[in-house]
Amino acid sequence: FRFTHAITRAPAPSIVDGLRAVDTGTPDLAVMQAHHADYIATLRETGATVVELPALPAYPDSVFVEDTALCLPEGAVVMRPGAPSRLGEAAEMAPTLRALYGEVVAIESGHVEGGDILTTEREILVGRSARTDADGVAELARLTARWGYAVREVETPPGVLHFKTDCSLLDAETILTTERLAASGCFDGYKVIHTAEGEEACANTIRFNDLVLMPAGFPKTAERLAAAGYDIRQIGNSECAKLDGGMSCLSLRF
Ligand code: CIR
Repeated sequence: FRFTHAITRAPAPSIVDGLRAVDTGTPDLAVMQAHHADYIATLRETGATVVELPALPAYPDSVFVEDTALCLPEGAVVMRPGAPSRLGEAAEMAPTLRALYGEVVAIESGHVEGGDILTTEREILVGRSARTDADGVAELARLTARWGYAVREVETPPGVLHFKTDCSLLDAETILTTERLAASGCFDGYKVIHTAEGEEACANTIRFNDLVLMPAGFPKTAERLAAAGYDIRQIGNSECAKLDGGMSCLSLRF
């Protein structure tokens, strides 16, 4: 599958107030902007069109656009984030989706954040988490059934923000995952590559066309991916990491 588009949003100065599970320091806006520019340039290098939306200072976490929607080839689903401070971000994304897609539907009951959804060629996996509940998953299943998708509910490990914090799709059959997530058996039937011990924080990686974008600073996992034949780009992620964000969170891709 080749992506033709990505949507991103510039980080706002309010990023210093972004949500985080553990406070490991205040993110530096200028450094985050430099990393974000590198991320966008790398997506563009693959030939895709990248839509860059302006910063939304009212929403400190709005740089993490992935949580606002699910973009499928057939249409888009606007999410309903479970974090109260992020709920309004979904409505901010809807007009951009309507301009790019023929069909846009929305979750209207329960909660789902895009970070909990992993779409493979055969199914949509959704992790229940502190942000994604049973009602939201049921609504997502109902909304995507019209396009022929099967939704499978799985569990995000306790203490992990999103399902995709711990995994990413590398190609049609291959998933990069932490051992703690794979241990649940949710990827049985797929080919699995584990993150190296102590490098769990790089599981949130993305395959975008011919490239794999991974956060910088995880040499053992980078070596595993290179050995498996992937063309890796390491992108600085120190500032987003302070807010539990990684490579997938920063874009919607379709
Ligand atoms: C949050 O807690 O919502 C943000 N600080 C991080 C969101 C990361 N998004 C993602 O993994 N898809």
